[in-house]
Amino acid sequence: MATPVTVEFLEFPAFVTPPSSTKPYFLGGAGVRGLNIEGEFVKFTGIGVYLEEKAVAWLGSKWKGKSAAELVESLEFYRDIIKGPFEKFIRGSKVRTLEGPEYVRKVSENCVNFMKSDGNYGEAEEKAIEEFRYAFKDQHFPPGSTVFYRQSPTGTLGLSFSKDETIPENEYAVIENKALSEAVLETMIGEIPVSPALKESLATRFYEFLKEDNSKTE
Ligand code: HCC
Repeated sequence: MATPVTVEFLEFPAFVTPPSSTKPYFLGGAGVRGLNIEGEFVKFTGIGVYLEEKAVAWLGSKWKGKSAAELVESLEFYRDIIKGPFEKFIRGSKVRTLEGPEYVRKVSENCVNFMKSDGNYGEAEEKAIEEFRYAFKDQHFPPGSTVFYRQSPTGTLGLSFSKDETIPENEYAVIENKALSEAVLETMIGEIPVSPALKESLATRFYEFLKEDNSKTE
């Protein structure tokens, strides 16, 4: 059973129901995203990844029985979370004040670098990145405010903004681009992760979820 996680002053509940769904999604894991500035680790955001319930059985068929240490070492485990056929709902809440353009510059740089390295950056992706950047241009993020990313398995990236942790009823923007929708989560928990703490949280929690899950017998 999923439990809540606290990152600094941010509370990530065990379950949330995004407007795209009638059923609650569970908290896969949550962790801080910081940057080393002049030798000091400065915490900027807290990121939580919520998943559709069916992710547990799907991931279990491959990863059940692996230790948390094995999971944390397996890029393939994280790639299965990123690319698996279930919806992910990602909450990125600010610990410190950030302006929209500053925040999106960092996120989009990472996404572009990843898509290029993956051989997946063409005209469609360039256009999707433009739409992505545009959505943030007038945003201001005080502490506690949030960006929600909805990543659907069909390749839709839904964006919404909130002054706190409440999920808006309607999305602010919807971008149809599979490579970008996956790059957002990839840059958080993939090969070059902005939040190793989130990867660790996902591994330790999924170890427990898969151990408890009896929907697939081996
Ligand atoms: C990602 C997803 C999220 C972040 C990222 C890359 C993020 C950004 C924080 O960087 C941040 C910190 C300091 C800044 C600007 C942004 O949470 O100056 O793929």
